[in-house]
Amino acid sequence: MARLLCILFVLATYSISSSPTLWNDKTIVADSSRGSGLASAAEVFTNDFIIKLKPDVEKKYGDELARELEFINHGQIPTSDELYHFQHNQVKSVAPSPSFEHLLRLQLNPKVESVYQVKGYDNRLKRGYKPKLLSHRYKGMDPLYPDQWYLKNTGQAGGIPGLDLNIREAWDLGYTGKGVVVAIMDDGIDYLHPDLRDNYIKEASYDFSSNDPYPYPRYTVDWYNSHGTRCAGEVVGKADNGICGVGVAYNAKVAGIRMLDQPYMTDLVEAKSMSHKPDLIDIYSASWGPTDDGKTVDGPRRLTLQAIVHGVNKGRHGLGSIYVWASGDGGAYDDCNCDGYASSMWTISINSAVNNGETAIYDESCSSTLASTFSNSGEPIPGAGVATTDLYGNCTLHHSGTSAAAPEAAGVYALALEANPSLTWRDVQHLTVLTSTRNLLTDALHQWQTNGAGFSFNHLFGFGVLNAGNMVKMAKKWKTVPARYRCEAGRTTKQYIIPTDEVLVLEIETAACEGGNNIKYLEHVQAVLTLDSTRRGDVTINMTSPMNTNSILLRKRPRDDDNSQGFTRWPFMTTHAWGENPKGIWTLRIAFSGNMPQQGILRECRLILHGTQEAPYADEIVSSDELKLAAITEMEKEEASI
Ligand SMILES: *[C@@H]1O[C@H](CO)[C@@H](O)[C@H](O)[C@H]1NC(C)=O
Ligand SMILES: *[C@@H]1O[C@H](CO)[C@@H](O)[C@H](O)[C@H]1NC(C)=O
Ligand SMILES: [Ca+2]
Ligand SMILES: [Ca+2]
Repeated sequence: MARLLCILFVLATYSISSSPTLWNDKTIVADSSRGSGLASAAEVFTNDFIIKLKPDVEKKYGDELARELEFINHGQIPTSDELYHFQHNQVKSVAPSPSFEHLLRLQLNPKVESVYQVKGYDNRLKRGYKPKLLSHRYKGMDPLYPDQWYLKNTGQAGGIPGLDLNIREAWDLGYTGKGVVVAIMDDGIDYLHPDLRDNYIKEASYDFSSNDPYPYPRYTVDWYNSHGTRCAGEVVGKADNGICGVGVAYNAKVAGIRMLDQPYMTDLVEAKSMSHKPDLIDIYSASWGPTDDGKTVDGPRRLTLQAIVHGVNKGRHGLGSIYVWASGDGGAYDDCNCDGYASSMWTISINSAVNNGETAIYDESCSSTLASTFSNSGEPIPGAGVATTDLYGNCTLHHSGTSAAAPEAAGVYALALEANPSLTWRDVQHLTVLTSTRNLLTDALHQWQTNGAGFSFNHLFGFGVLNAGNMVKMAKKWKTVPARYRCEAGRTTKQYIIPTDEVLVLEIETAACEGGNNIKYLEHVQAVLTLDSTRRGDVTINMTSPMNTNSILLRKRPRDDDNSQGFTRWPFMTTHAWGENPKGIWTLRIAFSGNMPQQGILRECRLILHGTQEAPYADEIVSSDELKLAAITEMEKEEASI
């Protein structure tokens, strides 16, 4: 079909050069519609070539020539006895640029007079037939769409153009979240809202706050319970209906899981929420966590941990539930590694950047954050908040915090899962590391660094801001990563004094379980520590990998004056050594950072590595750009061999 169209196109606009066989733009051009008056959108080149043989060359030479140069000869073009249609299987059937290698191979043959590579175009549609993939192209008919700068940043509200999630590219490729279910675990959803009701899936919804199937938000005068409704609109707000804005994955389904609105949180409510309908729900989005007061150290309890582990192992029919977590709003006073939900390996913790690429006032930093999306700055800048749905059919321009960042990520992952429904929970994390970009994100305190595998990371933003276009393209061709192993690389229960004025340095040399659960390519690394101190908030902990990547496991928390609880087998997690080879010496540095002299004891330390034995993308990991390239090339190779 495609080929036929191309030939017709060639015939319609054909004008072959009669100039001699030279390597110049007259002979080696992909067929051009110059002067033909045809509108040409983005250029697309096919794997079809039109060959004109020299006048004195015998007709039967076409086959011989094709064999010699490894093309397929589809024979003469009906209306001409000197033009041949050649095809090459190693040339992509759709490519943005011509294949000069193949053009040259043909052109250099002495019997060939000239060569054209056939262009494709898409302005021929079956009448009355709508292509499935592009059944709807977003038209921008939602009144708040112009305010949704995080979808497409053109400089609204003083932002920097281009600082966005590159959503339009994913939509234009046809991905809008179809077939994917995202659950909002929150204070309920206004599922009667005209911008949400069509995408609401009641079969996957539940109210665990009051144990009934109707997770409708409880009314309060101040609309306190608007949080879940706002998050839902960011993911699935309906497109082009003239109401509010549009969701990142506007054709996905949203489930309401009401679980934040009862007098006390319980392990049971959390566990039931996070394991609700795990074969129906693909992505669970959570914009909550332990109190962000800068002095809490808390995380999932027993049943909830079991629920999460069950989710990643058994959810989505074994591919693994995707848990997306807001990294927290505790600002510079807090550290999200003290939040056991955000810092879990099984959740994807998402921070936020402002529309000019800077850190928001409320952003917490920690080494477990995987990536970022966008939200408000924390200052009252009109238009710089997140536009979405609000209670009782209303809309708002003021959704905020990392609460607004996590649902954007859930939406992007819904697009990725539509592009490739067989992605596992780990594939989604790998894709995040590979396709997030630094863009123009800057944090005043923490510089961007490059790890030993070549990935750029930042202590506050993780591996950068999500890029939906890049992610769906890579997801489409993704091959599931190799098996994951767990290796306890070192353990000590010896007691070490944390000195008042010096740094406790602990070196752990590891062969990374060579001969057993050997890990050569890291994913998550955990330092599980038990320590006591006279002031927990003054304890700071760093860990350096054998490839010399420094992760800050714990920063100073000036408000945390605990002197009794300390940390008990607390898993400090870092994503910063992703892709590195863990064999060698790991260095743990623990010190006090306050103004008053303090004392402490490290009682137990375990270093746990998680990752693969086989290379997840390519054999050689060199630099991040090369790595990203290697991943793409590997996939292209595969595509070529199909
Ligand atoms: C919300 O919507 C209701 C119904 O349309 C309307 O009466 C009310 O004024 C709106 N409230 C706000 C705060 O926009
Ligand atoms: C941890 O690393 C940070 C950033 O490099 C540095 O400022 C700090 O002094 C380090 N702390 C320790 C205890 O090594
Ligand atoms: Ca809408
Ligand atoms: Ca926090």
